[in-house]
Amino acid sequence: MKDKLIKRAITILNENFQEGGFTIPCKGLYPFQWKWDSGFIAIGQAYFDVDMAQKEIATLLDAQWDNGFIPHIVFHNESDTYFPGADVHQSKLSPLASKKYKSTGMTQPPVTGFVLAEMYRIAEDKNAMLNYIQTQIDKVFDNHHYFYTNRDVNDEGLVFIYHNWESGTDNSPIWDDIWKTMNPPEYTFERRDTTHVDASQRPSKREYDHYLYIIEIAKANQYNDAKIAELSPFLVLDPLFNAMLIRSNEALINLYELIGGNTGKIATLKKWQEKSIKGFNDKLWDEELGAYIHYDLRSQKPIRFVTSSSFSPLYAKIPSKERAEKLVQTMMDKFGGEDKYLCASFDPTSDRFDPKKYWRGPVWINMNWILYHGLKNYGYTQNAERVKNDSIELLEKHDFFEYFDCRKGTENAGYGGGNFSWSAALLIDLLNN
Ligand code: 2M8
Repeated sequence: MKDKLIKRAITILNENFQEGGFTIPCKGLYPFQWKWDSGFIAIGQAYFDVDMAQKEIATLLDAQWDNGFIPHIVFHNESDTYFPGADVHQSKLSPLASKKYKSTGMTQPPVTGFVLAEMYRIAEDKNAMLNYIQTQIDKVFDNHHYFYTNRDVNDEGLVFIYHNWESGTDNSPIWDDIWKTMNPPEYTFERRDTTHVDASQRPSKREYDHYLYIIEIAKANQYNDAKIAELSPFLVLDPLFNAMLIRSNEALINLYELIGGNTGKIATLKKWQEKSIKGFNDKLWDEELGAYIHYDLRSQKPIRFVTSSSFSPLYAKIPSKERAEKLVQTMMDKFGGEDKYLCASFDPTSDRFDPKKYWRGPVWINMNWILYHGLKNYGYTQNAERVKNDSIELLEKHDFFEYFDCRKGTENAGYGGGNFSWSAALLIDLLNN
């Protein structure tokens, strides 16, 4: 079984790899290079084609802007199967944008630091991998520097996102109350996602109006972060995004130590790390819910819902042992019923939960990978095994889909795009761990 699944995963990754040296998340639905997808994909590629994994990350980092920013989509090629494309985002409006590549002017969770560490862990030839890492690591450091200098508006070690697409958890019910504060125009455009995927599994047209409106504000201000912080109706501290940054800080510290001779950067990373972990625990923990939550910087209010992002701090070793215990309890109480696969992306006990729609309930393999390693960090081996086995069962039963129904016994429980790259890549890692 294991060999067959791995073989199939490798075929998917080979087929989704493009001539330009990057992998598309999924044919048709997502025809470009996405930032956090690329990171997860490179982890899987590192097992069977080191060169491919190294290209994946090098290509992404080649699209870095002058200020260290790394965009969420790099438009390497023309394609009319995706909306909104390069002509909508217009990265050239920013004087700092890459001159070589068209991209979006928003980013995604900063996974690249810990991805380099994973590639090092997986590599058989450690010296060769460390040599490669040496050619890339400063770009990732510069990216973290960008976040801490441009996106930590309260100087508390926590960086903001200004768009739901930056979170990666695109139409999570977390954002619903923010949409209520906005009244965007009814734009005219042609959606492409719903030509590939059943509309009941995707965001609504009205939700897309909100997504586009925030982009228009950012464009009108040349993607300037200070202006965005002042004007964007969406300004959020996201626990997943910040946990990924913190986990990547730690990875960069370890890698710089292995490389040697970068005491200045290591000291800076340690300073960021200490401040971020403290800020995270002070601001994003909700004692009553027993979970980490999002914080709306615009309304200055916590957003009090439990999502799979709430548990991601385990992966970055952010909670104390006591908090970790509470967090795992919350996960098992709300998400862990025997009738369910772990881990739904949104609280299944909430009336906002939707088992079929995109980030409003389904299980995602990349989140499960983060939770698997997070649970292991704190010694919750049984729970970790459950997350891993549930992921493998879903992929085996329903194939390599983008997301899955968490209700056991549901037929055709694979939703969104098929032959999905990060589902394939992370399965390879889960089966080897
Ligand atoms: C989804 O997001 C894109 C926009 O970035 C979309 O819906 O058009 C999300 O699941 C995101 O996390 C992911 O990186 C992207 C590509 O897989 O698809």
